[in-house]
Amino acid sequence: MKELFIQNRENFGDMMDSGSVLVLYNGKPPVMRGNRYYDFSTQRNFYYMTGIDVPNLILTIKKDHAGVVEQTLYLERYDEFTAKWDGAAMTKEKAVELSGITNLAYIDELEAHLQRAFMRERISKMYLDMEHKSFSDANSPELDMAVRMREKFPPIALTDAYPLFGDLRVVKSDAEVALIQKAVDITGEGVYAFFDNVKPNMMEYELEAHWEYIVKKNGTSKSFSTIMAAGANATVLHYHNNDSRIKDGDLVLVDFGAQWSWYCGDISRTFPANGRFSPRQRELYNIVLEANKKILDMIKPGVRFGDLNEAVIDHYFQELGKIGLLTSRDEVYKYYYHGVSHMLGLEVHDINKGSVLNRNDVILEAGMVLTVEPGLYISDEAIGIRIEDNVVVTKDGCDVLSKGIIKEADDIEKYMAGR
Ligand SMILES: [Mn+2]
Repeated sequence: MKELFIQNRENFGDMMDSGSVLVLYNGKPPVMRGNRYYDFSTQRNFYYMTGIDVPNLILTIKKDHAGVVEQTLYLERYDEFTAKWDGAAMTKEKAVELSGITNLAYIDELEAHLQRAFMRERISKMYLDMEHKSFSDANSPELDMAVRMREKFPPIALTDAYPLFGDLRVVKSDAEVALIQKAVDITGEGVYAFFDNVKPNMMEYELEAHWEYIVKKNGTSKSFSTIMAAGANATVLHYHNNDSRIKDGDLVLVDFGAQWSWYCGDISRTFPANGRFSPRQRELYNIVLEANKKILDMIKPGVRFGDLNEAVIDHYFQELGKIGLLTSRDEVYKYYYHGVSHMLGLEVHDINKGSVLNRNDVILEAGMVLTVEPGLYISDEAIGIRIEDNVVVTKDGCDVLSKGIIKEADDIEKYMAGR
């Protein structure tokens, strides 16, 4: 798998200016309180470049004025006390095996190395990943480095690496698509577990528990908090209390995903708690399903991202008009109030192209992985429906990574009848 990360570093090096250096941190978990920390969530750009997800490492990529690129991975030194309490620091052998980086150093050597690069090699620009920084954010190693640079080396230009990572990460390699496929496949196991186990009068969290088991059994973790929403709860987009009773006659909306090597799946399905859609539920369900299929048919290179959602709104204007729910296109927003798609990858709402300011203007390219998730939310009727697939754009269309997860109303009823 390290070939993926070797390639990613090479691609990033190609984008760098001559006479520059990237300093990329993996960060540390935030303190919860006392001597307890939150679980560490790897900095995704660091993982993308190294394949390593343990905290407190640093990667530098230096491109000299002759265009020669040098990569260095900085590790923590072995410390007996830490080893006894928390496990040993990453060894050099393990770091080489995971990342393919052969030039290793210790973190306390970084400043001397940078200083030499500025003075002897006339390195004049530093890339720092300033993802999501704001005036009110807590300090980060990137910000600390930026402040030190301003103080000690003011002539060195500082620039944000984040948009470059966007341009790189938005198009996935085959190896990345395979990892997302694995995440989607595990998520699919969850969908069938819900079909198998749902029954009226159980609690939402009881049904959700089947998914927790599957996640653990696969030795992985969730890509986000599961939305398990019955009846009217399904009209609240990010409902995740999951503590209501599932009633006979409810539709159950589940939106959830596994991750695999940090690559995310993100699937939604909606199904009847008692195994049978009511005629009204089926009518609305099929309107959403048609939207889902229309967008899948539309996706191919050259299509503007924002046009996907416009097509969903057109579809709803037409179909919801036919059943008397609305009379103008503006009213669609009463029943559908999110976008139909987002990028999917190392983050569940993955980084988008950095060189395009408005994501609606992004033009689809082969290798992009995105969600297709039209929804319909009618709170008066306690009905919320979302049908979400994950796709990779191919050279003339798209591959549906979640095609193994049934979504036709008839198929769902048949499956549930056969439990
Ligand atoms: Mn999604």
